[in-house]
Amino acid sequence: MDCIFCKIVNDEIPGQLLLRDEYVCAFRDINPVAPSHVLIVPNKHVDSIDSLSTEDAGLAGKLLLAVKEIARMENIASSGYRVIVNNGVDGHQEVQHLHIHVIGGAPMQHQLG
Ligand code: DGP
Repeated sequence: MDCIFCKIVNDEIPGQLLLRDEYVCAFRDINPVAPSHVLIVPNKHVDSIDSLSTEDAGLAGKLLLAVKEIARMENIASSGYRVIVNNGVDGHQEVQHLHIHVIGGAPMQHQLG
C-alpha cells in the first residue's frame, strides 16, 4: 500500500518523528495552520475513524493519550489547543491513514465547520 503516513511511521521518510511508541507516532504537519501543528497516527494502517473496530478500543485510547503528551511537549497544554480528526469526503480527509491534528500556540477561531 502506498501510504505517506505509513512511510513516515516506518522511517522510509526519515527525521520527522516527534514521538514514537509501540502503538502511535507523532510528527509535524507539512502545512501548519498554527505555530504548533502536530499529527498523531496509529502505527498500524487504519484508514479512518470509520475503519476502527471494537478491537481497536485500546489503540483509540493510546491516540488520545498521545494528544496529551504532545500538548505537554509543545508547551500548549495550559494555553489550550484544538484537536481535529477529519473523516471521509465531507470531512475533507485528504490522507487515508487515520490522524489526529493537534493545533495550538495561538488562539483558534471560534468557528467550526
Ligand atoms: P486531512 O485533511 O485531515 O487528511 O489532513 C492531512 C494533513 O496531512 C494535511 O494537513 C497535510 C498533512 N500532510 C500531507 N502529506 C504530508 C506529508 O508528507 N508529511 C507531513 N508531515 N504532513 C503531510
